[in-house]
Amino acid sequence: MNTMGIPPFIPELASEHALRFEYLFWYITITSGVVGLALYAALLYFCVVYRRGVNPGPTPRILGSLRLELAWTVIPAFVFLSYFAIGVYVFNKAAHPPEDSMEVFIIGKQWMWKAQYPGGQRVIIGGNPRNMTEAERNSIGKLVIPAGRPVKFTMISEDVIHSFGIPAFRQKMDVLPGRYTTMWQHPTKTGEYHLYCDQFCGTWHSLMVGKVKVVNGAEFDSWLMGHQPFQGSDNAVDGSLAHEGRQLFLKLQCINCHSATPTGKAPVLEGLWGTRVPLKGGGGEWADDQYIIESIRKPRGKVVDGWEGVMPAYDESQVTNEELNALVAYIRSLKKGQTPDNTQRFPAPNGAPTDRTQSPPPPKKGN
Ligand code: HEC
Ligand SMILES: [Cu+2]
Repeated sequence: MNTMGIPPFIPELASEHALRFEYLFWYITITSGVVGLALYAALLYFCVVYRRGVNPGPTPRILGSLRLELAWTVIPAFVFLSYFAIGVYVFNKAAHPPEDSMEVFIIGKQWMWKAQYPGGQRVIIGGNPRNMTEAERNSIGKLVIPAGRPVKFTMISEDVIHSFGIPAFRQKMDVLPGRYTTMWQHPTKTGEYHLYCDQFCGTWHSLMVGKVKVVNGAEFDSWLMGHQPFQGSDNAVDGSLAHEGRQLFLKLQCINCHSATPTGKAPVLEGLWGTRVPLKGGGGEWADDQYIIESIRKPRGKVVDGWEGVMPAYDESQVTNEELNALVAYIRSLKKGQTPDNTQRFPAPNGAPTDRTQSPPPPKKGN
């Protein structure tokens, strides 16, 4: 038994979801275990007691009992339906991150995990250092997250399907190429926990393992400070993901079409995030992360009403998934009057939008 009184073969319970999950798991295991065992016990008992020879002669005619039949139908039905009800509750909690969650981008790549924090900090988890770039090697570490605060992981893969799994949080989620998946956590206990790739993803799948380190809030803040991408700069704006996206927006010449002028070659992207975009051919689409990705990777798929589909498609050789995350972060943070001017390409001015906590709430789905 460890400190929490749980047997050693059960992983630690380190988040709110883990507790909810654990209760549901044991509730289902114990109730179905009891019912299953009771059935086999009754079977054995009847086999012995009513075996041939003990009770010869014709079987009496039994017409049944309505009460008994109702009882053994209705009561188990409610017990088993409660699996569904509690399951929906736990799933719903797990599927909806609170709005104040800190967001960490996770990229799966054969065979490592890359984490990007909103402040631009990066960590590489797992992988073979010999196959990494210098910058990647320098940021090998643990996935540090704070206890007592909700953290949302927004995940995408650069190649094949991976799966991001943390047993102590009782959660895992597939990480897919070309599509974001999310998962959120409210860690409750500081400590270090295993992190695995739960999907066999190729020869060195076994390298995609590492540690999640849950620290208290103050320790987390100082960790963030210590891992600022631009050491020595007192401008916290530098190096944030959104800032990086802004640089890319200029470097990739998106700005040539997406300028601040509504009459330009392409729609102004200010305040786009979270709004509903009318599409050519009818209908509309909420501008969320997925929409922005599709707009960049497959612009022909959904063309904005009133515009021509002239935007070039950017594949992974032009914009990597990491860069895509930065562009999404930038477009998400872009407010009215903040589109840079084409002449600002170098050097980057201060005061670029970075504060993603000010972004509008996630768009409401539906209608
Ligand atoms: C040749 C001009 C051109 C370039 C370069 C260009 N775009 Fe576009 N973009 C467009 C046009 C035109 C549309 C509207 C039609 C459509 O949806 O395809 C658009 C649409 C979009 C949308 C959806 C806008 C909305 O209002 O829903 C996003 C997001 C976007 N572009 C991002 C980018 C990014 C990021 C880059 C640089 C990597 C880029 N674009 C480069 C012309 C361009
Ligand atoms: Cu993997």
